[in-house]
Amino acid sequence: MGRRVELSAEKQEEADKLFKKEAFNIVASDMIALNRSVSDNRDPQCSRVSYPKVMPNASVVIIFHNEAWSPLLRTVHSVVNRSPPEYLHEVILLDDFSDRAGLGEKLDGYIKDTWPDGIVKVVRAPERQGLIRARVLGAKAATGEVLVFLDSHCECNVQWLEPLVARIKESRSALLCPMIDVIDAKAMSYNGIGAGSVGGFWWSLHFSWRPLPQRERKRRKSSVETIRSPTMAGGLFAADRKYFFEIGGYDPGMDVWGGENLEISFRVWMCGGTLEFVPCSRVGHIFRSSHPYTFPGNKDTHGLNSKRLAEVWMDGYKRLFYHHRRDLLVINPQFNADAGDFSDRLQLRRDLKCKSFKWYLENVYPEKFIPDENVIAYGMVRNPSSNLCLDTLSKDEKMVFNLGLYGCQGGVSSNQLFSLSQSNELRREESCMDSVGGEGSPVKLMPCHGSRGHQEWTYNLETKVIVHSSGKCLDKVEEKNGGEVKVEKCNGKDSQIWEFENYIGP
Ligand code: UD2
Ligand code: MN
Repeated sequence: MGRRVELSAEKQEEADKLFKKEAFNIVASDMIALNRSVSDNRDPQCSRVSYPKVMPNASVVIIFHNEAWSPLLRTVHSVVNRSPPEYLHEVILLDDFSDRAGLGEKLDGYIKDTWPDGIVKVVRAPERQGLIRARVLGAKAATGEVLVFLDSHCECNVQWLEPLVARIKESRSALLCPMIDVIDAKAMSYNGIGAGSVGGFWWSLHFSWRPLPQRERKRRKSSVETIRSPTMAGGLFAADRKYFFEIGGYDPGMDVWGGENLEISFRVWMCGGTLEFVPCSRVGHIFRSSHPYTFPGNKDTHGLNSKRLAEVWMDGYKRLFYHHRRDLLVINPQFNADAGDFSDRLQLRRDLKCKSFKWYLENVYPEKFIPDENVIAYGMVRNPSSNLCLDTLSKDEKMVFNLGLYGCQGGVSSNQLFSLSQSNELRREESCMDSVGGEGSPVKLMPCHGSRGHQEWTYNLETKVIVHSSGKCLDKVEEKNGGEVKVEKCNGKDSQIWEFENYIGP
């Protein structure tokens, strides 16, 4: 039933050793039945939904490169066992040029013995494609009305397919994501997550999960209704097969891993479709902390793929990506920043008459903070007497930490990019400068709460002081790289003087 696996000390040792290679607990996975059941963790309303008799059928495309045996086969069993045969047209295993033992003849034999009706097919890429082109190859081989893509380490939950094909029947231009439950990489337990998140992104073009926005809570009439999401995580989604190709499939210039998820998300919204999460469709996925496969040529494929997407889809807003990736701005053979030719994708955008990225931000993702638009000031925040600037010191901004100081980098470090927002927050993309306000208390960066209080700061352009809601002034603690900042009684001294790189005004 998806419960955790307990290992003996001896097995645990073996598991730890293999964890480094596989990035998940293969020993535990090998001990679990390939067709294990998982607990039905859907909202109770879901089992009361009735679906139409006639619905489109689906080709489930599972791409893999050197996936371990047990998670791969468990994925296939869960698809076949928990999909009604009338809606499951075929399962396509797209082997992206694996060279791992067991994935050749052994796999073919297992499939022939287990599913003699031919419902499961293997298609082999003639050379390594990377996951993006691999998905396209799989999609081209498919003949069902709907495509469903899965990673090769998933487990589909009860009635996962019906709500996907039902919604595509209603709306052929919807890309649909199941809710992604978490299969713990260590214990292999299947853990349901809530239905309270949608997809977002960082300006560095990494994917993020975000709380369900208020407007979406209001729009939906019931908990089984689909949730509109600005972006998707990437691996697990369904689309009308013809529609998937009509809106341009994937960018074939993208290599190995990364970026294609935001690219297809921006594209579908900007070109007239929708992206929706389907609360009654749940699929578990093993989240691995590293990639158990090679990146040919050691390329930064996430960076280069993201550059393509920024250039094609983000209009002027690509500047915010390049704030994080100056190294990709100029084509410098030393840094391998050549993302190739993307004129075909620009042509696609024109052919489909897609809307602007500004339209996307305003209409699909209005919560997204734009660091240099509608703000009072932005850029470096500099203490002139020391030439130190506020700096995140590269700490993980999903965490709470004390804000630091570092020698001003003249705008080349995204760590020094701060904004003074219209609601008087001194902030980054998601986190705000926060102080409890006591004399000498440190200033932290923590998630913005949007209700002023400890996160309210006002800038006085004449005196150049930054005043906290407590009435105290932002002060630097120590004059050194890595030093901290605090709030102190305002005293007009040099340590309380700050200048913004760009001051626009309220
Ligand atoms: C997430 C997505 C993944 C993909 C990626 C961004 C989920 C749950 N997963 O990363 O699908 O969108 O973000 O690019 O949303 N693979 C190949 N050939 C390769 C490399 C990988 O076929 O050269 C396969 C791999 O075996 C797996 C799938 O592609 O089935 C995704 O790779 P991953 O599981 O390493 O990606 P993940 O989940 O970290
Ligand atoms: Mn994956």
